[in-house]
Amino acid sequence: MINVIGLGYIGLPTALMFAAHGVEVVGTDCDAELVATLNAGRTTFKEEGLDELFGRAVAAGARFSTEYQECGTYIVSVPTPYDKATKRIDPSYVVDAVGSVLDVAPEGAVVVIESTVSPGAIDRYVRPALAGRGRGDVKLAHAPERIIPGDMVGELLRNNRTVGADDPETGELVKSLYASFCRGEIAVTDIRTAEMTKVVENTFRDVNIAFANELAKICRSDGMDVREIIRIANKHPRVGILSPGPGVGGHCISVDPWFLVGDYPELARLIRNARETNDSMPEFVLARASEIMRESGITDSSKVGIYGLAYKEDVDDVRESPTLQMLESMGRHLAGSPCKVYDPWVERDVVPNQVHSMEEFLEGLEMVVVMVGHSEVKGRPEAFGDRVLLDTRDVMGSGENVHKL
Ligand code: SAJ
Repeated sequence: MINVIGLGYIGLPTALMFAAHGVEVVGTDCDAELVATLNAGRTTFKEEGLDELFGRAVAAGARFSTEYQECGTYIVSVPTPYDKATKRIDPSYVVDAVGSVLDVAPEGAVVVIESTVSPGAIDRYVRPALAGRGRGDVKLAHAPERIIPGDMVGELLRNNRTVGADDPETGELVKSLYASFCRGEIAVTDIRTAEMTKVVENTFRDVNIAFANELAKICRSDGMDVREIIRIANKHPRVGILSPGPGVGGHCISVDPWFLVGDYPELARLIRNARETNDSMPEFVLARASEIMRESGITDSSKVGIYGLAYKEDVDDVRESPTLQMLESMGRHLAGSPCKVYDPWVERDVVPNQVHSMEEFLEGLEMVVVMVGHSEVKGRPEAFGDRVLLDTRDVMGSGENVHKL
């Protein structure tokens, strides 16, 4: 049996995947309400294929509890918040979860950390927790997740994985466990290398998105069409420029590069610059929106609405979302941000002036800033009537009323 600790965005689909592939699984979370929801037969967030996987897993015997279980293998998938001021992770959730595991873990148990941690964090924070309890018998491993919100279920099955472990035997054991569902290649290495590899992957993407965003700024400053330039440049066999946008959100790509900047401030200069470029995009959108308002003769900012609160298309996750960053800036620039905000994926109330239907949203608006290209509106500018659009994602096609970044 395995006990998956933490039933959030990563822990839940992972636990379900194990169960659906014949592994006996108990999922544990300290949030009693979340556990009750799962036990009542409902999932806790929207994700393609998750409900169907949930049904299969429960039919195969998956269970959910607030109690830690006595078993041979634990998979820890709890949040690793980071401190915005120091740019360092707060390892306390991981350390606390491992502490609770040790209360019940039998001799020789394997504890796999799936949560993303800064390179070196397992040695720095988790190992001392084991030593402090005299549990040198417990083996540690790190199997960082790689799945993309929007296609988590598919990527759990398809993606290659990394397993870092204390010794090759533990590595092979953890590899064989994941191989119960993972059809990708599973590389076995040491823990430090696995930690660094995960952070490097997300940093690579951040730096590449920053390049596209910087190009967007350069082109805007001199009247060039960045989309046309990227489209043609990408015909080159060794060029693959990503898409400029309103900024980088989510709890991964906008966070992980800071671990490297925090630990290597003198060396990680490109990485810091990229992060700052991406963080500057919500302000850039705001400046662009003001420009379009002026050009279109719109003077009242309450006639401008913001479509999209999630950090990207077709997900309900708002963590570090560019819209939230932009609203924070608007609070400073536009005296309290009177703009209405709507996101069909985000049903709970997250910000003031949030509305819950397109009809209510469009009422009285002259302009819409499209921050997320949800499928509902992608390629359909008519979804916003004849309003002036600022299409920050380049998903609304072209037209007289459609303005780009
Ligand atoms: N974005 C752009 N332009 C692009 C691509 C993305 O502006 O061309 C923006 C998105 O809109 C979003 C942000 O960047 O705001 C990040 O989105 P994403 O789709 O690139 O990635 P995430 O954060 O959803 O998931 C990433 C993935 N990492 C990599 O692709 C290297 C995923 O595989 C990881 O599992 C995940 O981080 C994680 O949890 O670490």
